[in-house]
Amino acid sequence: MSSPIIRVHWLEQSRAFRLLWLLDHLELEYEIIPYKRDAHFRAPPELKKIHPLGRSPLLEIEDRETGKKKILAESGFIFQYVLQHFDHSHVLMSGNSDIADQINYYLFYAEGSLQPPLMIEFVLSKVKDSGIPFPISYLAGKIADKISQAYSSGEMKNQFDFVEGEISKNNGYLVDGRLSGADILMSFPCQMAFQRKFAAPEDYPAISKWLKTITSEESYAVSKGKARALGSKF
Ligand SMILES: N[C@@H](CCC(=O)N[C@@H](CS)C(=O)NCC(=O)O)C(=O)O
Repeated sequence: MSSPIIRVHWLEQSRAFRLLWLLDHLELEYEIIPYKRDAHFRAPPELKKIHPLGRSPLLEIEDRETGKKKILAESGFIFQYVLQHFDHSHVLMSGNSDIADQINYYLFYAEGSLQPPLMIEFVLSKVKDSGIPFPISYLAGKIADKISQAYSSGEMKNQFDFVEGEISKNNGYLVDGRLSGADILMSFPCQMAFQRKFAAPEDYPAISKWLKTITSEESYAVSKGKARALGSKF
């Protein structure tokens, strides 16, 4: 049976980059269908024609013989699918079921637990940065700070302390002392937290070192090159 056509519906400057990296690391051939963000940094309406939620990444799998297409959404699910169907030699998965369970755990954890407090911090930072006039801006800033203190900044610390501990225990990677799909998926929220200053790299030496190690993979440079060629700034 011939291998299917793989297409990535890729939104510039987004978490969809991880999917390029996953596919490049597995040396799979694929096409990129690029989408530009609008003036409000949102996805364009064309993405809704591919999947009703209009979010990226989306993975399209087309059977070369029948032409039948399948659209997959949700980064963690897409990663699980790609690892199950295309990583037969366990480059980024493991043949050991206990280790595979740990890798799969992070495919759910990244979007399910780590991303939500990050998203709240992001929204709160937008409230403070919204350009509304004084004194409303002052009051809005105070409310944003209160919500952050009461929930998201503490929860960010809780999550980052956990990730720091896991990387320290596992010889510099999330699972089993080597690169896996878990590291690639988890890279985005960790990079974003540092870039947006929701966490400080000096407080998390293991995460900082891990990010340097994994982003020095050849496959990372290959995917970055493709993203930049399509106009993405990161
Ligand atoms: N949990 C989803 C989130 C997808 C998502 O929100 N993607 C963002 C890109 S970072 C997006 O498409 N944003 C466009 C928008 O909000 O309009 C996943 O992991 O795939």
